[in-house]
Amino acid sequence: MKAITTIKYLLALTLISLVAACGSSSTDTRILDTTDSYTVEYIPGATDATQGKTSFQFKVTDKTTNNPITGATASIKPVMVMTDKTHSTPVESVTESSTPGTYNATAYYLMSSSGGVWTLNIIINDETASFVIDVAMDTTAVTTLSALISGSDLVMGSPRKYKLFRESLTGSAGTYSFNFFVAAMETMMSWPAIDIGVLGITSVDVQVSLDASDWISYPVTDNGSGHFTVNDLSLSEGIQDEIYVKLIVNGEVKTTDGADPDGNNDYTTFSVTP
Ligand SMILES: [Cu+2]
Repeated sequence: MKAITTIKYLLALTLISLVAACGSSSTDTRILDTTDSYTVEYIPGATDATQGKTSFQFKVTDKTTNNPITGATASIKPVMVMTDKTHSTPVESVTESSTPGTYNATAYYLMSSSGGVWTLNIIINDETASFVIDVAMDTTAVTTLSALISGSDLVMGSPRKYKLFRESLTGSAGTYSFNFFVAAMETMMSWPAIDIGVLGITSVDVQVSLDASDWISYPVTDNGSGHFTVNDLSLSEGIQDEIYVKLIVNGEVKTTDGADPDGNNDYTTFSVTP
């Protein structure tokens, strides 16, 4: 028995060092909050919470027994309080991971914490745990977030905002794939992914170009729920380049300034370095 215990102990140590070795480079720390029934732990992802797409996990355990809570109905609602307004941000539906009680979540942060305070609400079976999250500014040359607006489609008197988020750029020379996510403002507190049937949307046409002139050579795949992919981009490894994205919703070209499209304002730009 003693030998087995020792082996288990050594195994545990090995696992811990393995996790430490290939674990995240994030400097964000795990934090805890409790609800009436649960203890909820925020587990940072591989990168710190940053303006743009931020994936992380959270762990839910029974407050009394410490048993993991599986099969929960879970969602997230980040809220930013600023001096002049309070708003939320686009999110993905929460999914359960293969680790009991641990759930996967993604927020697409519209802003860093420089202009206010972000509180991440995690709702589990109608109980809410809250975490103050420090969302870092994006200081890289890589565009994580860009925007287009609609001059004719107004929300509370202002042009509806469409936010485009970089998800990933993968592949190798000549055949890079760019993945991005598009959400739109419904209200300050609701930012659904653009999709047919959402916000009165009946058609979505997303186009990509590498020269802001040829919009047909790189067809875009609509993966649903606001996710888009464009393949076989002829980019060069280590060389900064621009991917231009045009967004046409219900037949209307969205523009950078809300004015009618004039050939310069009718697309947004993602700077990338493969
Ligand atoms: Cu804000």
